[in-house]
Amino acid sequence: ENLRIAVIGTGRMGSDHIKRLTHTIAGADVTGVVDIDAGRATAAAALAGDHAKVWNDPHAALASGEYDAFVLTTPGMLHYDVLMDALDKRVPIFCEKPLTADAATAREIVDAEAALGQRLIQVGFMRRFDAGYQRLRGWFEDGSLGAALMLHCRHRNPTSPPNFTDALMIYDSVVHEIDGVRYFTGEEITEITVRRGRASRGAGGQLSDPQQILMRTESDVLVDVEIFVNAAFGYQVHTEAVFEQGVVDIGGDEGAYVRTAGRWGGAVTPGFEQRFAAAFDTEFQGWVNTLRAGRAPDGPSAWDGYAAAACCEAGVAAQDSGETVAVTLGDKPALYR
Ligand code: ISE
Repeated sequence: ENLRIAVIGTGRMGSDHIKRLTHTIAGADVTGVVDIDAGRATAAAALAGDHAKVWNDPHAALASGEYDAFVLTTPGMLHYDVLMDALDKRVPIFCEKPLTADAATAREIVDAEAALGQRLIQVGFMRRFDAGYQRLRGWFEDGSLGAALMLHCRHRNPTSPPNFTDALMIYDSVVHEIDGVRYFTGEEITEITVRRGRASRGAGGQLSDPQQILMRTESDVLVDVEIFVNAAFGYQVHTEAVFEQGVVDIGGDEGAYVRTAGRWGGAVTPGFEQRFAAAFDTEFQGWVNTLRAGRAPDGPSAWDGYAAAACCEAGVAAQDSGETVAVTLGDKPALYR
């Protein structure tokens, strides 16, 4: 039996995931779509081959009993109520990042799920499913290059969405490096500092872009992130890890190296959908397989979503104050250990 999935929120990510679940992922059907915008919902249902029932209220879809699992791709500030309802109904839900809008509500989600004693939420940190990310993690795990000392990360978007803010550069973009650091090192982040410098004129005057985000982990691994959301040339996520006995690099230029018309070069991915397409596919196929096998989701958890939210909050405080801000998480429930 294929998993019957309803996708809540049919914007950019929702539509991308509907297409993925419909055409690429085995064992799942999108049989429901939910959006407050009726036109968008109807268009999204067509992406699912018109097998999907259209809803405008996520809570009605959750209460219907017609779905085995949900995918939540509304803007982050709308996640909390839907997640709480899904926990209440004990249905598995894949939640695109961020888990919720802030650390306090994310902590409430963690505590509610922990109280059930059962994992139902998986958070969409897709980079953990990127082949390069997984390979780099291998060196952290096997210790063959000695201890990890530093991580240098670059995260470049061609342009930022309208109304993007300095805070969103952290909440929406650097959140991936925050999760990446936690994934690679298996440690929590303990402090964050933010440096602003000369702003690119391409950032339209409202953003201090690029910025440097400096972090430290529990074992004192130092991390620096260049976040540059109006880098113009294309999309790039590059990570270099420095170990005692070597340096490992992922996310460099990939694909065909072409010589033509007296020049050499290759193509840069235009956006994260292309750069992480394979990661998204792996992430969703794994999630579907796990649920179909009757197991609890084992990808990034509500705790990972909460820890990232706490780091983002510290990051924005660091941005505002210019000071180094400590991250405090509190107790980690046994469910996530
Ligand atoms: C976006 O929301 C993402 O999640 C992308 O992975 C990231 O590169 C981008 O900066 C964000 O705006």
